Amino acid sequence: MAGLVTTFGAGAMTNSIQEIREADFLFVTGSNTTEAHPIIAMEMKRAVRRGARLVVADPRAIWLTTIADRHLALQPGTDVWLLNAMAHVIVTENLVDHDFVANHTEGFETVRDAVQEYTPEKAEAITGVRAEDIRKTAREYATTRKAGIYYTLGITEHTHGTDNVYCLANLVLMTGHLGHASTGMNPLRGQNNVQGANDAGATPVFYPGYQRVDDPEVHARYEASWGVPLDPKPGLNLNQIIKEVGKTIHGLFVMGEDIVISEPNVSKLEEGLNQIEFLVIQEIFLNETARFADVILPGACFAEKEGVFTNSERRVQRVRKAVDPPGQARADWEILTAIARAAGADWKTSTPEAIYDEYVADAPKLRGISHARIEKEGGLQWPCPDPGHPGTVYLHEGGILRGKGLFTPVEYRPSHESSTETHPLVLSTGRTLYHYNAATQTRRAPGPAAKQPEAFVEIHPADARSREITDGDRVAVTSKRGRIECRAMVSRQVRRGCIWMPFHFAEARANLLTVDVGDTVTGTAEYKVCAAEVTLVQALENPVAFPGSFASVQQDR
Ligand SMILES: Nc1nc2c(c(=O)[nH]1)N[C@H]1C(S)=C(S)[C@@H](COP(=O)(O)OP(=O)(O)OC[C@H]3O[C@@H](n4cnc5c(=O)[nH]c(N)nc54)[C@H](O)[C@@H]3O)O[C@H]1N2
Ligand SMILES: Nc1nc2c(c(=O)[nH]1)N[C@H]1C(S)=C(S)[C@@H](COP(=O)(O)OP(=O)(O)OC[C@H]3O[C@@H](n4cnc5c(=O)[nH]c(N)nc54)[C@H](O)[C@@H]3O)O[C@H]1N2
Ligand SMILES: [Mo]
Repeated sequence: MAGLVTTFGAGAMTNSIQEIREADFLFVTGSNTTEAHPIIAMEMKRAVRRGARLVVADPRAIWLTTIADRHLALQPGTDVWLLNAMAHVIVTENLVDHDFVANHTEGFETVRDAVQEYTPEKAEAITGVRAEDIRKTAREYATTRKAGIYYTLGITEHTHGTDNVYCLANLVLMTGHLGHASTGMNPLRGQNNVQGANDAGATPVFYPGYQRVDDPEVHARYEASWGVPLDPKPGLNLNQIIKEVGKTIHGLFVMGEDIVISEPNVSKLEEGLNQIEFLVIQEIFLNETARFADVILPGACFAEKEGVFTNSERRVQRVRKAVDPPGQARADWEILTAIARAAGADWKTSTPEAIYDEYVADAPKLRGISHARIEKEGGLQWPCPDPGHPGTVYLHEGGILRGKGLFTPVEYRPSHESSTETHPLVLSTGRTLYHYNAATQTRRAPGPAAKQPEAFVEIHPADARSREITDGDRVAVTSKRGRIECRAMVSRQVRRGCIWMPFHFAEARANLLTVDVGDTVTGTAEYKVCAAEVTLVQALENPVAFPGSFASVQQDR
């Protein structure tokens, strides 16, 4: 979902995980790294222990803010203001890397002019971050050679997510923080192997290895190589598909997504699913979406099959089968191959290795990697154009991969929804350490389920008090689209006027509340901002017994 195409090409970390420990300045924004990427967070902690400066830009106080030099607690959805103001400081104080800009980029003037208006003082009024803190952060970032940017969904899950990413890219380009170790532009990828899925072309715009489907040369090459006519236009993105369910889309094949938990404004989707003629799900569990399915195809899980996974740093690694799949479950590729054959396509019996070879054959960035090489040499990082190539630790060494890095001027656009009289609070959603996305897996495991047994909403003490809510009370959270009930977690982690809840819980689905408006380029939904209200349903009878309290969760990280 966070599969954004940045100015530099593919949506992937430009640099590698191990380099983080050597960084001297870390700008972490919209990433709750200790909970969502604990291994990467360990590298960040290591860097900080070594003396690196850490600045966290996030509306919430997350664990990383406890070790940060500075926490920029911005109003949700105002990142363009914050980042443009940082660019403004870098330009006006002449901290630009002019050599890098001249030799490796295009369009600097457009951004230089666009950020003129974005003074730190004006930014303070909109973001809530002190002008002086914006100045200091901009100076430190620009003047530290090993300075890296790390970001995730707090940046991308907005109607202006692509704008946010462009603003980050502009900062990287104007400071020349690219093409050497411990720097760069690093989106920490989400689901296991989401990087691999994107690399393989599981997106409407790319063939394998980020080759655009609407590039005539690429299109001709793939038609010849696959021997079938191919559509020369990009297909629908996820957001567009989901909105057409029950309208122009009458059949749906869902493989490994629990859409009624994870898609936004989900009651609208459920109406569509009730209209639809045929729904197949290919799953390792009877998830919530299974209630709507006509056919359920049992898949094997990661430990029950062979193959490769690609991690955030573009490293392709082997996964080996440890146990047999239960019952009739089969590897996803076996199921797909069987369906293709039943439908009359002449797909040969294959192996994960043969499928991998076929997929990388026409993809220049990937074709030097094979199962056999990984077996011998260990995981390899793309770009890796031929079998003799050692792989790539960080991108753009000695220049930008595809010609010149393009500056993109961005003007601020507010989030789709702003607070109203009936829904005065800003709701943001995300994940916690103990559960994984739709929680089909983690709620079946006794450990995580015990650690975090139930849904909650974080609310600032002042907002709780004015609503006569105390910690642990049962509350209703409402938006224009729906209503759910869960526990109140009264906490200074959130800003006043903001509330936050995880989307893991089927009995209190955050996505009954969220807006389904997507980013103008990628379609990624605005999960991070909608207007909401919280009301008391029932006061907690025995406050001591409330197990979900933030204090206990906090200690574990
Ligand atoms: N334990 C665990 N780990 C996971 C997952 C899981 O479910 N559980 N899911 C995986 C997946 S699929 C993904 S994509 C990643 C996601 O990893 P993250 O993106 O780190 O996870 P989120 O909880 O969505 O939160 C992002 C952060 O963005 C902040 N934020 C919200 N709004 C804004 C804003 O307007 N601006 C800025 N700058 N920040 C904002 C939030 O306060 C939060 O700290 O995690 C992966 N790892
Ligand atoms: N409100 C809100 N909603 C969000 C987000 C948010 O921050 N806020 N984040 C969004 C993001 S970034 C993401 S990635 C999505 C995640 O949302 P989902 O993709 O719906 O969540 P997952 O739990 O990752 O589940 C995937 C499904 O795959 C199944 N599965 C696991 N392994 C296999 C396998 O090997 N084969 C098959 N066939 N199935 C398998 C699991 O049982 C599960 O049902 O949620 C999105 N929704
Ligand atoms: Mo994700």
